[in-house]
Amino acid sequence: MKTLLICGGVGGAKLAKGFFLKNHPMDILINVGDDFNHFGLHISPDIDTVMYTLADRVNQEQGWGLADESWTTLNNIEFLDGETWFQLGDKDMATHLVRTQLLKNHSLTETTKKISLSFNLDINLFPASDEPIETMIHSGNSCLTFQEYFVKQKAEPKVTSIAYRGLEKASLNKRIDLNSYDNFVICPSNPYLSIDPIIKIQELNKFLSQNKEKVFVVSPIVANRSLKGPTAKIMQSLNLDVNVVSIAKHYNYIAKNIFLDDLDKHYVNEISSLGMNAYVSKKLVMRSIQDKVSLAEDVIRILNG
Ligand code: FO1
Repeated sequence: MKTLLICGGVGGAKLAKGFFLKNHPMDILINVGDDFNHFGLHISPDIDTVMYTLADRVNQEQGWGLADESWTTLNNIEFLDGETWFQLGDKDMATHLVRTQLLKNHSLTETTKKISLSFNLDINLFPASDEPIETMIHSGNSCLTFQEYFVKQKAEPKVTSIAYRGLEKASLNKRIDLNSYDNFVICPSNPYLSIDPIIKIQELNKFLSQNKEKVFVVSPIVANRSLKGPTAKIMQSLNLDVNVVSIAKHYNYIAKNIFLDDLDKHYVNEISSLGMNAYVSKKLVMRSIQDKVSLAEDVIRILNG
């Protein structure tokens, strides 16, 4: 039994950690829509968030970046009146320096493999694509890159639409053989910002829509609120009802199964009427390691039939 986890940043990384601790056979396909160039460095926030989380090195409060970080370089950038809106810690910066250098002669997939082995991770962390896919946020007349919207402007602009620059030309990570997986789990990451730039890659989109019964969504919305980040706010901006039913409708064309929180069990009938199997889990909110493991156990139980 092998699973492909489809994963964004913080929320996805937490479920991936649960699967990892359960030793569930899997590869992880990670969003690259947040990637950007900063000070000439190639930053891959979601890849790093998953990698640091699995390696027990993540800053637990933030959910991104490294624990026990120091900020000497950032403080000196500030002294030089440089850009400090994107907080790069000294240790984290080493990851971006090495990645940027490796990328001169290697693909992002090869680069990620090499860096993750340094973190003692013998697991495939696959970038969704080796070609760029950039999540672009339209807010009225302005068009922002993901990090400009999310970090620089603190997710405050009203989102009017979202585009994925490069998506039509990008191919799915070449190392992925879709037929080799028994099932696909869509992690509780932001559907619009983090998951769509992966599942809308043509080859994957076609495969999932033809194999819906193998696809399991874990809802990023619990009790009409986001598990993390601006998912609920974006849903409001896009005039969607903020509840797990909207999440089910969003994924209905590619997924037959969805996990929802016990607090949302009153939505089961409405979701079933969409033709989806709704599985109720005790707790989708993952604060502790035990939360991550028990949600992974709930999902794995259903995957195993
Ligand atoms: N998120 C922030 O909200 N503020 C930051 O300054 C910030 C810096 C940062 C540095 C490296 C890295 O790998 C991630 C970082 N993130 C930061 C998270 C990043 O913006 C992610 O794209 C989001 O967490 C969404 O997944």
